[in-house]
Amino acid sequence: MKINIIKGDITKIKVDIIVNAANTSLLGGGGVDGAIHKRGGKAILDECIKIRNKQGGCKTGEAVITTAGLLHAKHVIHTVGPVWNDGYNEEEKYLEHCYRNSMKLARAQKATSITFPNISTGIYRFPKYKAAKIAIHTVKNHPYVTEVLFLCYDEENYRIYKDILNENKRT
Ligand code: AR6
Repeated sequence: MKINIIKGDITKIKVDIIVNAANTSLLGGGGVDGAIHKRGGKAILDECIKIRNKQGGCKTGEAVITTAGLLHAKHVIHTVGPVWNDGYNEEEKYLEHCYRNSMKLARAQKATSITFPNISTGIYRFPKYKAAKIAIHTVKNHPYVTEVLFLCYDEENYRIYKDILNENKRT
């Protein structure tokens, strides 16, 4: 598997699957969620509303899939990261589920490339180093999806991912 890191804006990437850090309502919000809905257009929200009407939103750690609308991708996978409280509310387990369930959905689509934002590390305040460790560990060696791109928006996350991947290369 190829794991790459880029610093930039996830809405500008050309890839099979773009993952969104959504909330349980699936109705959009700020951060990367806001950017994806804004650039992807109304088709994404329309499908989110349909899913919401059918199953009542999306639980923390779970993931759903929609069209990518106007984005340069085949689909958007919306996953809901945990809000970080004190670390004693199974936040790490839920974050791992986000990455695992997104990879599962991507595999079901026979997608070969997927790009993740740094789920939960913005508005939801998950510690960045811990989150990056979980992200890399969970996606590694997943069958079928051969290319994973971690899209870091801020410099701190970018450096953390670079350090962890370099560390992994050495060991
Ligand atoms: N491209 C890539 N990454 C981005 C972009 C972008 N355009 N914009 C922000 N990020 P956040 P969360 C990074 O807050 O913590 C929303 O309101 C950002 O720097 O978007 O999971 C949802 O509706 C950070 O590293 O998501 C939820 O209510 C990462 O994306 C809530 O925020 C995640 O930050 C979810 O919070």
